[in-house]
Amino acid sequence: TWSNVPAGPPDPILGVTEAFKADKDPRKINLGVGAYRDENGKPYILPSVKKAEEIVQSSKPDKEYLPITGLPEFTKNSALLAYGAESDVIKQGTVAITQSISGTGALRIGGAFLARHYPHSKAIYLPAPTWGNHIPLFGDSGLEVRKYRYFNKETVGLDFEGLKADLKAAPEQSIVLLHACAHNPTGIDPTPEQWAEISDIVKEKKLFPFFDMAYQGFASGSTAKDAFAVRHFVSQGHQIALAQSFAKNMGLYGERVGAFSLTTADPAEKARVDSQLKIIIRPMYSNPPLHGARIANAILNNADLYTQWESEVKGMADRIISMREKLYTTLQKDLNTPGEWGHIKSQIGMFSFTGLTSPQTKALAEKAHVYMTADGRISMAGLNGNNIEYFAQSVDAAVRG
Ligand code: PLP
Ligand code: TYF
Repeated sequence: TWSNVPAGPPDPILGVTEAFKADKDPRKINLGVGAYRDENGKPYILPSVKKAEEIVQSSKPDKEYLPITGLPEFTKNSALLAYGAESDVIKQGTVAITQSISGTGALRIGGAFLARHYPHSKAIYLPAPTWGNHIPLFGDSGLEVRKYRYFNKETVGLDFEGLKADLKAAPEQSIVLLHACAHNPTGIDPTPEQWAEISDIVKEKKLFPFFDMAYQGFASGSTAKDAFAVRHFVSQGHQIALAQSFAKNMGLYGERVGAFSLTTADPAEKARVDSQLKIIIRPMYSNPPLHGARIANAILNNADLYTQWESEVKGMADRIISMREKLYTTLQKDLNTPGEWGHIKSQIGMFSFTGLTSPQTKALAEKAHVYMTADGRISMAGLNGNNIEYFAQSVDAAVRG
């Protein structure tokens, strides 16, 4: 029956983990997948999450199905976290929102909703480069994937002129995907002034902005600061789509906690949109899982735990920043590694786009047991005081060839 099914390639990101697991060398380092690790290289369960879990368990919750759009308290608090309590869309109750299977599921519901109901275009513009999964995800949702320039290889920075030119050249009312903060894979975000300019172009061209916010809190250490772009667009009168993930900022990766929302014109429109979100979700997976949403809600709903959580997010962000400093200093100053490494310090969020070439990443895996994606992206959280020297020396050797 399946003799015509061809073998597919491994996932470019998750395939790295498989190669890492198969390597038996004790010095091996996995900088592939973007998952936070503590200073001992171990997965990190946030203390606030542990407390939240105790609160959930002590209430002896049942295992009934959630509504199609998830735990209502959780989605309400998730919207507050993203849009802010001061936002008009929150005050006026015009945010249509559903719980989702983490950020990926939120993007997929959004893709399906736009493919079915956005009347103006099927084209979605993604930054080049972008998170690899965006491309098949939106294609499989029934949208037509296109690109806008984002990364400038020469400056190892934002190609702001290219970005503006490409958005201006896009057909009116196209959909544009924007990484809300901590762009994956480049670690390069627009400045607030640049965001304001992007917002103006989006308005002028009547583009539809779809924000992917997978790292709220991870870029700056502050969830409010990291929501700047989303809140600015909303304050400028844009209607937006938003995918939220709690995988990284609460460390709830495998619990699959997220939300998808659309801002709407008025409460009646919101109610119609809500009804269509349910119609999309019901035949996909019926209703979302319980446990993670309860944990996230227990944090978002409790002032003390919320404060504790924010400081733990900042702790993760700060540890990554200290690894950036250390890696930069070791490569640039101590080892004098050929090239300019300042971008490692200036990039933000989970990743650094090192500029290492595909052959260099291959050599690093084969000779040094150091694993990263072929585009030279490293997950900064995989570095720690025990392995960073070895990593820097391995990079130095790979660059010198
Ligand atoms: N969007 C971006 C840009 C990401 O980097 C990720 C995860 O790495 C996601 C979305 C979704 O992740 P998850 O489905 O685990 O929330
Ligand atoms: O490292 C990255 O960019 C992501 C991480 O279900 C990831 O691809 C891994 C598994 C998953 C979603 C995201």
